[in-house]
Amino acid sequence: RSFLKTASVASAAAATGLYGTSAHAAEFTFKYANNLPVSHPMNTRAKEMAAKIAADSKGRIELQLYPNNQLGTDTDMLSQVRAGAIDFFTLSPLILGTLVPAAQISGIGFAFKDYDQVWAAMDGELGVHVRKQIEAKSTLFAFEKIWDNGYRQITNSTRPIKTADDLKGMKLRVPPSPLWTSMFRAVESAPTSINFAEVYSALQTKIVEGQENPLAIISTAKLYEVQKYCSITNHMWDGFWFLGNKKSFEKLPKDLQDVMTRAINEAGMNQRGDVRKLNDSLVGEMKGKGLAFNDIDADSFRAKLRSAGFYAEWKKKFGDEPWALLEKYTGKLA
Ligand code: X2X
Repeated sequence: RSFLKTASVASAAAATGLYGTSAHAAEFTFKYANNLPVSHPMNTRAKEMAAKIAADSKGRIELQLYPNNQLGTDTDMLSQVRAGAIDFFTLSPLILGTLVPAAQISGIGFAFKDYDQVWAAMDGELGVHVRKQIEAKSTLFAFEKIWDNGYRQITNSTRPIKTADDLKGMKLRVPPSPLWTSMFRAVESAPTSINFAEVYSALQTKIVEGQENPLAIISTAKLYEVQKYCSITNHMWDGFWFLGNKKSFEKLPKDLQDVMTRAINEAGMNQRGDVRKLNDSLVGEMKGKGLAFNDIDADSFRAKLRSAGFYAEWKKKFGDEPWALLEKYTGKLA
């Protein structure tokens, strides 16, 4: 490829402000896919990020966005990014657990007491441990700054959940992940693995009674339209690793890898702020839409998980050292 040609294409694009459109052919075109609605901060920040990547690479990189399960369910997209048909993908550490079991450790129930603990762990040694496992055990790698999903809350169409016993026998959708199924079995509900792409219709047709997700998702995916109760359980924090296919990323020269790394991590930090603000403001808004909110007795949930052997089982699965890393940030769990 001729340097001159690249330079002239880039400057023409700069002059006309066409970065991020397909009006000219970029030298590197990548696909980034995710499972969330376009109005969720993940996608508003991704859009801004793609524009920054185009500008900072002088038009050499085009990042194409495929939000809202356009390319399939999380399970489909995970296969595609492993194979390189998608280049970048954001995925919950717990769903990634179907491929890299060690990644699920951040999803242990009632582990992180607040966001300070979350970011200290995920930007610190626990995150380093997980990212190493992802790189060692797959064709993927994760960028340093995990994006936020939030603390998860339980919604359903049947009854308010106030104590762990209220979950007995309740048919709940959980995302596809061994840890999720294990946790909701431990509290004696009846969990079914369903990809997010099918959650709204599963609730609408009453295949399941309820589901659990952070408020930003309950709101942007309009799950309040098909649910009556929302119990503020904060039963687990969840995030999204920003994953890349190693071979795709290695096509870039080092300077352009740095452009992408900077833009992705920066967008992730901004997205964290957006999600937190949203999750703090949405109770009032969704009350207005008819969703009934209640608080819970968190101790009854922790006690039930403990007596069901949930913490002991997963400590054994993850191993003593990773568990000690988790507890370094959360305090003693099991
Ligand atoms: O599938 C879900 O519930 C979601 C959107 O929260 C995740 O990506 C884990």
